[in-house]
Amino acid sequence: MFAVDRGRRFRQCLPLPMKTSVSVSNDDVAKVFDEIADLLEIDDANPFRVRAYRNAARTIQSLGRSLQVFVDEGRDLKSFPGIGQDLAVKIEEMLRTGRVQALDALHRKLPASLEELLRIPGMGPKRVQAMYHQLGIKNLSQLERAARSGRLRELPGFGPKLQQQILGSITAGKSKEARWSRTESIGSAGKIVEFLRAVPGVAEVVPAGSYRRGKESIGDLDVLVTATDTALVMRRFADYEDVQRVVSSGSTRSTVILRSGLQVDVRAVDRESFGAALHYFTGSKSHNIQVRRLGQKRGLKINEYGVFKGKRRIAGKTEKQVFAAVGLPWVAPELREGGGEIEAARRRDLPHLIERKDLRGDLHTHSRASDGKATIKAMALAARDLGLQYIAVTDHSKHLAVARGLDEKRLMRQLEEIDRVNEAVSGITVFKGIEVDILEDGSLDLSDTVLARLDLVIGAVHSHFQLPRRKQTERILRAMDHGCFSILAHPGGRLIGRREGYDVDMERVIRQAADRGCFLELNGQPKRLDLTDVFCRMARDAGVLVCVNSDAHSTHELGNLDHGVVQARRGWLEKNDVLNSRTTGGVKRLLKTTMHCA
Ligand code: DGT
Ligand code: CA
Ligand code: CA
Repeated sequence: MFAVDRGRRFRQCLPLPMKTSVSVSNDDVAKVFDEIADLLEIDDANPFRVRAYRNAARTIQSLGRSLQVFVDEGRDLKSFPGIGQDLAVKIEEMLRTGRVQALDALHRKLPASLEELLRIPGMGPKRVQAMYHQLGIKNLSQLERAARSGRLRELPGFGPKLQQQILGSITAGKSKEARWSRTESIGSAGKIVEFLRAVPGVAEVVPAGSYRRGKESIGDLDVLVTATDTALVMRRFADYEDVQRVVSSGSTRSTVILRSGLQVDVRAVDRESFGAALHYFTGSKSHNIQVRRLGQKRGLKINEYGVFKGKRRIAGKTEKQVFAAVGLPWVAPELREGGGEIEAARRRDLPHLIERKDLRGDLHTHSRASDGKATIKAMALAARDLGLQYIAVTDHSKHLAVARGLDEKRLMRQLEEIDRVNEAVSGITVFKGIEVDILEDGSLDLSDTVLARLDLVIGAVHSHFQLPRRKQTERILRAMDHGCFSILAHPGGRLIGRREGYDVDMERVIRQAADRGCFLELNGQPKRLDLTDVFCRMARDAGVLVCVNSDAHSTHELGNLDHGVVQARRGWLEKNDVLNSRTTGGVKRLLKTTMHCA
């Protein structure tokens, strides 16, 4: 799916409107670096240079605070992992001027239309590079023609299947509107809230819509404000520094497009209507319709201004009041998709959704031994700082050579290192794990004797994504049948905006997990968020415990747990449905039941 429109990132690098002061977020810098990496790759640049930009982008995205603040404090940017002299200078250039000349130069060198090719799922910079240099394909219509005529197959690695897939995506993409990744919008939302809070007379500022419901992608951002002078709010907002274009602006609502391309709707209501408006603009539409219908049965009219009996407003100041008016308890926004939450609320059977503080550990992290950035000890200390009681080190296995996956010998050495860390560090337990590749035939990439020495085994598909459904499903089921198999990593295999998941019968996988007593991961990486909300709920119904993991490749990325929890809540998960809400002892016992291959 085109869920997240990668192409959009390019637009934000067009010359910025002249502003007296440029405000550049970490995301802006990361996007520019990612874009440079993409374009360098298309331009056939040195792979190390490409990698350096990508690594820097990940580091920047995962910083807890804004780069500008670090610079203002005089912090040396080179102290961050993956940021050398050259990139530090570029970051400063970007913070100062809002742009990077190196990117402008690439824009001048390469046709702009190449960027739309990158948006097609399955089409990374490498493939665009091959098409461009070998077949001279520069834009979508040329690509479509080449795919239809079979010319694409002249390129190595472009089989008939890929050709079909490309055609399918081009056709589907034409009719689909682009959406934004929620996690990428968190920064923008936070900044807007802060800006609006500072306007005189403003009381509440809350992002509503799909953003508040925690959807992984949003069409636009809806922000609700209560204020004494709503017209002032709208006037000020039109001058907000990130605004590129004002689409419409009135005294109680305005719509703007930010420089990033994200659309923002701001609405202002008076305090008496706040709850009703918050409920209305949080949606979803289908949820709202059901609530309104319940109201109608009681002779009530419900809209964004309140709950009315005839002309009299009987509720509306808080959301709780609105729900109470139709005989319901408050329903968490993540559940408001019209998928049974109203019925559950009527039965007083709503789930007590998991919260971030319920997570006691993280069972999927990487260290420097494979493709992580930090030592095991640094990861353990950072996790302890976050209040976690345990983490598992689960580096890649040897089949994943690009990530310097561990062979048996290196893994055995790592186990000794983990023993030493556990000796040296108190207050946190480090479990011994591996993210082992599930090979094409469903066998695991490491020998049983070594796997048996571990506390847990996470199995992951990192290859052969194109297997037909039956084969892919059998492959995964077979892996789960292995005597040492604890958790299936990122079960669907999608990379949001880049690659659809592989074709697999997830219901079978969930049943298998129930039968085998193993677990499914909800991977919290923003680009994965996998299991999806729908499958979380299915896993819960099947009695399968879900493990919300960060898959952190650096200490900062332990923060991915936050994203995982939002998705888990959308999947109706309670604390007890989540493996890593258990105590260290409890989780250890449960993991042990999955490990009997020796
Ligand atoms: P999005 O932006 O596509 O990710 O999804 P939403 O849910 O944020 O939708 P949006 O931005 O069009 O509208 C925000 C909320 O406003 C929506 O969730 C429910 C409410 N809303 C908008 N239009 C209507 C409508 O025609 N009827 C009802 N009942 N509610 C509406
Ligand atoms: Ca919206
Ligand atoms: Ca909207």
